[in-house]
Amino acid sequence: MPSSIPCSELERFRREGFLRIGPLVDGERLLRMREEFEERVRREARQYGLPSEWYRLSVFQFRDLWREGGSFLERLKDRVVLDAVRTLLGVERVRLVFDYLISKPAGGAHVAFWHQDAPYLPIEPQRVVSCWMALDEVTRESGPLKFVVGSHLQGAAAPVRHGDAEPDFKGREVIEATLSAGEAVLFDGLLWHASEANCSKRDRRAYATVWMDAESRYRPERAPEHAINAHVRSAAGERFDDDWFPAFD
Ligand SMILES: O=C(O)CCC(=O)C(=O)O
Repeated sequence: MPSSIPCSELERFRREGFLRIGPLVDGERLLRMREEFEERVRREARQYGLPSEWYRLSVFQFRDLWREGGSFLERLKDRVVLDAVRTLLGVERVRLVFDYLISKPAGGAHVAFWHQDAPYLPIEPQRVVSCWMALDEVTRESGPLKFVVGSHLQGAAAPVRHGDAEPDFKGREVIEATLSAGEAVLFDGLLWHASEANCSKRDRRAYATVWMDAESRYRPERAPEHAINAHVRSAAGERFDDDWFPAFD
């Protein structure tokens, strides 16, 4: 299987659970992605009859951007990302689980509590790799992703629910993924991660795609509340063979 990831980096990913790549896009493409996203914010705010600036400050996660075509659809087909994800998952074909944009505007209060992504997903095996790409520079002040290095090796914990006690990572190495706009970090779905509020004067937007083995099966009972359930047409135990979950070699 051809791979753009050197063996040493692959070893590092296995050990640490994440890997930086990129820049994946140039300045012009970044501008287009930001503009397409801002247009979506304005459109949704209009649909709900809400002031667009209020909506922009309040809503932090937007899903299924690739379905609108344009730059986000283009991102799904990026060979660098597809090859990397295939290599990291150790499979021939990968399938999109879902995409999302996390918006942390300057002055917004959104915080992501410590969690792993895979235990929230209605799939088997619960093994995914995410590609989280910075649309703006991510600094220590703007609420970077924080990872507990190597924590994916502990395996899956029960999903963290609102109000649960914070897990204790005392004595563990935690890194902050500061990135230039257009750079990305690939991370294992079992890696514990979190992010603080954006305390800078600039927006911190990021676009993420979550990938599974194309052979993975639908297991609704594992995550009956997950938003992707609304789009699955396969029966429990089958592959995700429909157009909301495109597969790539
Ligand atoms: O972008 C962030 O600040 C948090 C993202 C996150 O927790 C996730 O992608 O699972």
